Order: sequence, then C-alpha cells, then structure tokens
Amino acid sequence: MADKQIDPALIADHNQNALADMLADYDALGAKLARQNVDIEQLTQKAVDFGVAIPSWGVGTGGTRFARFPGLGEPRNIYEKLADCAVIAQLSQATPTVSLHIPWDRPDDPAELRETAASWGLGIDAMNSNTFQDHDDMPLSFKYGSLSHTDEAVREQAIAHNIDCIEIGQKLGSKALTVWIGDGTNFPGQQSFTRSFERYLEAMKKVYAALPDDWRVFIEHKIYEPAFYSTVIQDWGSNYLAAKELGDKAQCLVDLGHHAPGVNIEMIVARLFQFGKLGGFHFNDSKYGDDDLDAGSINPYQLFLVFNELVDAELSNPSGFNPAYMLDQSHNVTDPIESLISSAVEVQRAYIQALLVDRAKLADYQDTNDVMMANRTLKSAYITDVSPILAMARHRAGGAIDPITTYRATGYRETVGKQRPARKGSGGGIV
Ligand code: LRH
Ligand code: MN
Repeated sequence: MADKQIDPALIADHNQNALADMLADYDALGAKLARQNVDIEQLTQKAVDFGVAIPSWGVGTGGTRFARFPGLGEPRNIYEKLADCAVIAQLSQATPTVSLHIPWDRPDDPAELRETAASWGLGIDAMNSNTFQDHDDMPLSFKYGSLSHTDEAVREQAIAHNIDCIEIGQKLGSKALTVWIGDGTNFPGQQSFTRSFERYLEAMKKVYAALPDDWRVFIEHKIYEPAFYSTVIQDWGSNYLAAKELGDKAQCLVDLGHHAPGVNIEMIVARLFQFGKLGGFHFNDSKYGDDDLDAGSINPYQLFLVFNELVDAELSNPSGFNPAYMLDQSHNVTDPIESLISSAVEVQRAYIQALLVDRAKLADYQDTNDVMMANRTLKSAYITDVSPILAMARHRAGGAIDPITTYRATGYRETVGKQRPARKGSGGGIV
C-alpha cells in the first residue's frame, strides 16, 4: 500500500461534500449514454485504467528566455519533485509514472530513488537525455550540436551521455529513452542538411545498440528552437526516416507543441501508427510556438482529434498499439501541481470522449460521403460532457472528485513553502 502525501481522510471529507451531485450527474449521463447503447460503466473503467506520465521538470515553475518567476516551495531535487508528483497522482489517480530528465534528476542512489518512488505508488517512465545544454562534468560544448556535431569527439560525448541515461534508467525500472536534440542551424549554409543527418544517424546507431532488448528509443522531432533556420530532426518525416533507419526499437514521439501552427497533428499520428512508428506523446498545448501550455487549455478539440485517431488505431490493431503518454509542459504563471492535475484530467477527458465516437456510423457516412453527418458524428462525441465519468473514476480509485479544490484545501503548497527555501527569480531557462 503506497504512502500517502495527502491524508486520505481529508480527501474523503471533501468527496463527501461533492458526492451527491457527482452521483446525480453520473446517473443522468449514464441514462443519456444508455439511449445510445453505450455502457457508462465500461467507460469509467477505461478512465480508471488510463494513465499519463508527469514530467519531473514540470513540477518546478517554468520560465522563458526572458525570465522565470519562481513560486512558493520550489522543489530543489528529484526527491522533492517526486513528492509533488505523488500529490498529483493521489488526487488525480491518472498519473502513475514520472518521466525523468538527466542530468537534472541524476540520482546519487538509483535503488533508493526507485524505492522512494514506489513507496508513493509511482513508476519511472521514459528517461530523457539532455545534449541541449553543456554539463559541468563534460569537457566539450554542445554549442554547435551534439549527436550531429561535426566533431566526432563531441558526438562520442553525446552518445556516452545517452548510454548513461539508459544505464540509470535500467536501475530505475524505466523501459524507454527519449532523445530530443536541439541540433540545427541559424544561417543558410551553416551546415549540410545531408551530412548533419548522416552524422546523427551514425551516432544514434551506437545509442540504439546500447538499448536492452525490452527497451524503446523515442525520437522527438521539433520544427525550431533553439535553432532558428533548420533543425536536424525537424518534422515527422525526418523522424520517421531516422526511426526506420535505426530499427524496430526506435519509434517517433509526437510533442504537440513542436509543429508549425495549423499543422494537422492528428493525421501525423494516423500515419505514424499505420507504419508502426508511433512511439509516444508529449502532451501540452500552444497557440504560436513551443509554448508548453497546459494540455487542452488552448485547443481541446485538437487533443480530442488526436485521441480519436488513437482509439481508431487501438481498435484496428490492438497488438501493435503501445504509445507512451507523457505530459511535457512549462508552468510559468500557475501552481505546477494544479496545472499538471488539470492537464492529466484534460488528456483523460479527450480519451473518453474519443471512446464515445460511434465508429460504425462514422465509417458508413465516410463511405457514402455524407460529409455533414460524418463530422456531426465526431462532434457529438466531443460535445458530450464526460466530467461525471472522470470524477467517478477518481472517486473509485481513491482520488478527489474535485482535485484542485481539494488540493487547495490541503494547504500543501503553503506547507512546502515553509519547508523549502524561497528561490530567487532569475534570467531565462525553462526550469
Ligand atoms: C524540447 C522538449 C523536450 C524536452 C524539453 C524539456 O522542447 O519538448 O521534450 O527534453 O522540452
Ligand atoms: Mn517534449
């Protein structure tokens, strides 16, 4: 039985106040769905079984290149980050794992860290390498790139770092490595697109060779930043080519914020799954660039359309369906714990809404080119308020019916605010 960060009695008290309304809403939705031959209990179980990983780097206050305004009780190390993740998991019951970033989360004692996480009912999800910053314990700079750098010694340094992340991850029970590199150029002519990609592939083959049999490597594409003219793994095309080149254990990770405004991300998801290269997601939201805003806060319909493709994919080929779901956000003006709770719930919401799509009816309308009815079939699922299902799932799993109100009632932020010394505001940087 996992240790609890929040006194379960406090959650039970709060749930007691919200229970009657939640049950009334749940029964009303159940009756509505029954008229559509949909069993609400099946959906609630799907919600209970759903999980999305928390980014360890997301529980600290984020910033931009202009500034970072630290909040109260900033976590100072991976143990305090895990403590905050445990609060999110206990209240939302939708975030069973944490994704780590090295060196930010490098553990002195991996076994002890794994135990501590497990004591809070948390597993360790994908490990993230970092060759987009220079590290004190590394002699060479990644200023001009890492795995695609022109200097073999720098590439070897980047390869060694990724292999180090795998070894740490093995001790923590992780099963995947996410490789996002900022390698690219700011000026036309600065580098050869082809030779950069060749160097990257050669280097990644050495990382790939170090993967244990039951591991995967997720390649994450991004259209720009920190490079502002070209990026080596710029889009799903370069990502897919690299994953194909490397082998079956290499798959593509889709960070929703890494595409140009207007790109049809749900179609990219369908393509990558169709060709067996859909590895996972970094869920967040954005309006312009890689804004790393809360998932579902700007364009919840897009999040729904992504899950619509995922539900379709799972139904079409269940055995080949194993995408890793992770959040990747930067919380600059909200309490990170509240944002991560709310974002996990919004991702879970998009999944349950997508399960409501009458796929047989949709296929008929598509086959007969009844455009209006096809779109309405999708839209009717999206406009269904599934909040009672999400609340019931949390309630049944021991979480909070209204997690953010309950979180505020715990006074957790004030408590850690007293325990953890205040952090001074600083210049740029996301963490
Ligand atoms: C790059 C990225 C990547 C992480 C970093 C924190 O923009 O999405 O996934 O390593 O954010
Ligand atoms: Mn990301």
